[in-house]
Amino acid sequence: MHNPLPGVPLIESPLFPALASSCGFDAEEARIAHDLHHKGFAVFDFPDADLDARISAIQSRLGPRFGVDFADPASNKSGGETRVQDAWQQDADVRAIAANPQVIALLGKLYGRPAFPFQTLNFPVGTQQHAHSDSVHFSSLPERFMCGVWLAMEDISADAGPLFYYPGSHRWPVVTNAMIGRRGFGSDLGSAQDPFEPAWSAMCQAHGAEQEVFLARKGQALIWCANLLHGGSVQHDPRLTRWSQVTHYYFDDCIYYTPAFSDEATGQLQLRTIRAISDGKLRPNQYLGRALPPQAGLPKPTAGRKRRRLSSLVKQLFRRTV
Ligand SMILES: O=C(O)CCC(=O)C(=O)O
Ligand SMILES: [Fe+2]
Repeated sequence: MHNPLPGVPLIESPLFPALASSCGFDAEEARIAHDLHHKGFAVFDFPDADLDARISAIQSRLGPRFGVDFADPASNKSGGETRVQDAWQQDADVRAIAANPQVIALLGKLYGRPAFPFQTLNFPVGTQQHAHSDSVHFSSLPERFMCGVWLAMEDISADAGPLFYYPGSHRWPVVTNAMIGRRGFGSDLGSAQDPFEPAWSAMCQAHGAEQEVFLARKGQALIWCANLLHGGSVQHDPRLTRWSQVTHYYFDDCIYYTPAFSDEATGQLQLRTIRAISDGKLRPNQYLGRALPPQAGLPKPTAGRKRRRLSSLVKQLFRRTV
């Protein structure tokens, strides 16, 4: 297959309709690819024969960390901690879900380059999070080589604050600091997505976009594209749980960075140090096959000197490759 746009994920490519037939997809892969291209998300059954046992083990190990009484059906489940980030570091079952080889292989085929998981989030209840694109939290250069896989660890009811999304919103431009007129590099924010929310809401309104919710069955999973607007619906019944795991994936040969704290136009990028959950190895920031000078251990750019050093490294890279 000749692809003249290798710097665009296959399923996001404007050439997808022409390329899809030569990707070697089986019928199920072709359906998933089609859904991702057109809607920005795709639902599939999570391919793990041990999934039920893993889910029970995760619930019993992580449960006590949330500070709520899961045993009592009448208790309020939404009053405690609502997430554990990167439980994969201690929990072999969280890690096994994140590093599921079939999912990794599927994502590699859909995106046209090897995928690897880099972050997990485990939720016992709904997040009730504003609609957002994950692209402000973690993105890549070239853009859109990132996706989330959301796994239902129980049947999810409408009153439990299900995941929602705006089908088709992945096709909109990735909203950057430049677009909303703010400088990101070195800025301080309680939540990285706050400054972007008015723009996302306005785009939804302008397009008359309609929210869809995912009333998932236990064991169903949903892939979302990097720029799909999604969030957590209001939890109408505080007694309900909404156990789920989100794994975020990146793809090889990219620069990995946090756009909310970056200004791409001036080459000031808040780079990320990324470790693949699947093999525990660092994935260096690289661009078109060439690694950036090592960034490991670099603290957040509070001091001007560090900021200058980082931006000069990024400028060097761009001088060589663009
Ligand atoms: O599960 C949810 O409600 C949303 C989670 C989410 O936005 C994320 O993990 O990126
Ligand atoms: Fe998200």
